[in-house]
Amino acid sequence: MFGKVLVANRGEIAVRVMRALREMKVRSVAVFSEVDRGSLHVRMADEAICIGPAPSSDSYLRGDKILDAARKHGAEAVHPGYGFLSENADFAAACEADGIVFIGPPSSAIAKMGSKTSARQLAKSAGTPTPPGTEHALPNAAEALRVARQIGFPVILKAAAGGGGKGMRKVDREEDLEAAFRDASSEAERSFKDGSVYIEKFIVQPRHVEIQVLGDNFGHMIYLGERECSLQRRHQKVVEEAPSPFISQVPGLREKMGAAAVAAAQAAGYANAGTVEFLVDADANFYFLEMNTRLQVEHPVTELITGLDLVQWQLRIAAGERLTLRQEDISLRGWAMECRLYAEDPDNGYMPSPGEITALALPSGPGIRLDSGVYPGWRVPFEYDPLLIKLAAWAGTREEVIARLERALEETHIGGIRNNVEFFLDILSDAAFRAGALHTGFLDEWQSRRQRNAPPALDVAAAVAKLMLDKPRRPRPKLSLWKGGSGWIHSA
Ligand code: MV4
Repeated sequence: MFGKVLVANRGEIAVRVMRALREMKVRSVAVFSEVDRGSLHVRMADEAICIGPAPSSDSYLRGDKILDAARKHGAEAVHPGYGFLSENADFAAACEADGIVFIGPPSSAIAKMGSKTSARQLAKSAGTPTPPGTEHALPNAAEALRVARQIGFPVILKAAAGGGGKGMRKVDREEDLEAAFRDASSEAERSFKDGSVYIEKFIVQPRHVEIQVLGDNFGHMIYLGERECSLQRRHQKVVEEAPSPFISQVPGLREKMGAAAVAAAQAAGYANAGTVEFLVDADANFYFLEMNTRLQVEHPVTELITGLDLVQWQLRIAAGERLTLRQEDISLRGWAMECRLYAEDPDNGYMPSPGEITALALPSGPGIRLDSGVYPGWRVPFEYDPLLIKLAAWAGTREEVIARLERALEETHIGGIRNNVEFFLDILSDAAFRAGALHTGFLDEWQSRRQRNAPPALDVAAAVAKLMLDKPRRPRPKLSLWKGGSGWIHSA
């Protein structure tokens, strides 16, 4: 095992990696920007070094400064976390060239999966189902139209260098294709300096289901079940769970998707932890979308149902150890669900809400897991993604885990900044959500349903009067413990 590892990230994920390092008796080196001097990940590290000003292009994205820091502190390996340099094949290659271990897949596998057309070719060659379409960039709109007629509308144009929804256009009708091709291509050019666009048949109302894979450098790879990530807003996940309610209902589907995910990853020469994303339609057909060549934000739900520590396995595999788990050693137990608590205002367009956390009450008790990067008195900087805390719960069944997560959200109070704690209580109380009827358009539909149901101002007084006369619909109304007291009546 390594003696010292540099963590090239910040916030909750840097803290998560340092916890694994501490348990494995490996020393940790934090890197931080000028605005992160007092951040939790710096306090938790054994050593720390400033790598530049607040903008991430001057600090957390500077591979040269991070490698200098690793050499200076004698770190043998770098853990990139997620985001920042985690899927940068050039950075992984620079680590390899410097003799510093990149804790992740080989740079060649990152590059192969980074190109979405190359990833499609690999998946197809491995026998993993992909949506009908092209495995090469389209030369022009005329060729796009020819293929679209062949596979049938609706279609979707995607940036070859993309991912995460940028440079993507759904097209329903022939007459819209030319303009969509131009838009997708110019957006791709602006975002990725590569205007290449390919085409796929559009899968209608799909679920987003991803398979966690784990492989060593000796050719052995297993899958650790799936995560259901259909609840997204603008391609940002909001709630994740494992297992998927849909996959759990279809006999043999998990095993089929698991084998397909492993085959696609192995075709790229993949090792370490990775995630293969699929779209799943209502008839249980599944299609390869892309592969995420990093540890993901939502990895805790997989850890909760498998009992494995993914970060510890990443470290062991990167250090050259064998993956001693066989597929038949993996069993999924119970249900896990995670909410991403953000410093943002759901009532104001999800605007980020940086500032000082003046008070903080966090849940605990049975089945609760917190991955936090914050503490009271700390100031949330505006320069980075405002993810504060991942709140995850585990229980025996889906129904029980929802109740546990509701209870935990009610115990939570984050003072001084806007946050989305109450927004999650609203989602978790939705009947369709509770029924597990999820798909990638769910949150948009939910949002417009909520707006339609908002009563006109004049009716509010009448509605309040009616509520006061009616028996409460729920035996115990959901209420933050930190607002309006506990419900006990105190004598004066
Ligand atoms: C699709 C699709 C339907 N059909 N591809 C969105 C982000 C990128 N990773 C892929 N995306 C999609 N690709 C085909 N052939 C629908 C989406 C999509 C989506 C996928 C997963 C989660 C949320 C989504 C929201 C809108 C569209």
